[in-house]
Amino acid sequence: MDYANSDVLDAGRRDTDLLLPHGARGVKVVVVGGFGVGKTTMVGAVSEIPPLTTEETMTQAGVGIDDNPGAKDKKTTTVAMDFGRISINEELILYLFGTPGQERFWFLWNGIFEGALGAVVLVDTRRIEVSFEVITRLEDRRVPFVVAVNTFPEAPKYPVADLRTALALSETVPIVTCDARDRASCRDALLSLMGYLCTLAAAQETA
Ligand SMILES: Nc1nc2c(ncn2[C@@H]2O[C@H](COP(=O)(O)OP(=O)(O)OP(=O)(O)O)[C@@H](O)[C@H]2O)c(=O)[nH]1
Ligand SMILES: [Mg+2]
Repeated sequence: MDYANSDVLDAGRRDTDLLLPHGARGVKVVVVGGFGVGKTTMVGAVSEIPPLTTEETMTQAGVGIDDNPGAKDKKTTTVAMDFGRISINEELILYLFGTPGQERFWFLWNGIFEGALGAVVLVDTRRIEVSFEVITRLEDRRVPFVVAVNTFPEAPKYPVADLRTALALSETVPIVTCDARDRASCRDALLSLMGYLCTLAAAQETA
């Protein structure tokens, strides 16, 4: 990694970006997934503030370790987390935390998941296997999640039922498709998570 190119704090982000408008509720949501599935892209696409990123350049030292068959042109990787914000309406603001995808940084997940209401698991259908461990960790921590299939152009398309079986997901976990580069598409994925969280809360109330 080339620390000289560190981009830890983007210029243009203001401290007031973190403040909640009067009467609004802030909710922490995590965007998680394997290496290079598009987590940083999603947080950046959907955030209404300049996102905080912790990207570092991948160097020759990572060849054979950091190879990402999903995106050949990928030059950087997240070494700590991404942060962004999106207002769903005047009362609900989501604080988005993107996790690092490389396994050697997964120890940071404990802190990132602290206090999270839910998660979006990004999946690349060319590398479904990298999602297993991610989903297991969310289940262990009892963090509710939706699965969002990031539709890379060359990625195979599977019926939702097949994906559900492949990922060993219960019938209730929503599976949506998205384009991590597209704001509206990412917003829809987040809205499906919000809808799912409401359903879970309602089911708990009647139980
Ligand atoms: N075609 C296409 N490319 C995408 C899409 N989402 C992300 N990319 C590209 O895929 C690469 C990986 O994106 P990142 O957002 O860095 O992935 P990440 O999951 O944050 O990666 P790590 O933090 O290293 O785990 C980048 O080069 C993006 O431009 C997508 O929906 N379609
Ligand atoms: Mg990233």
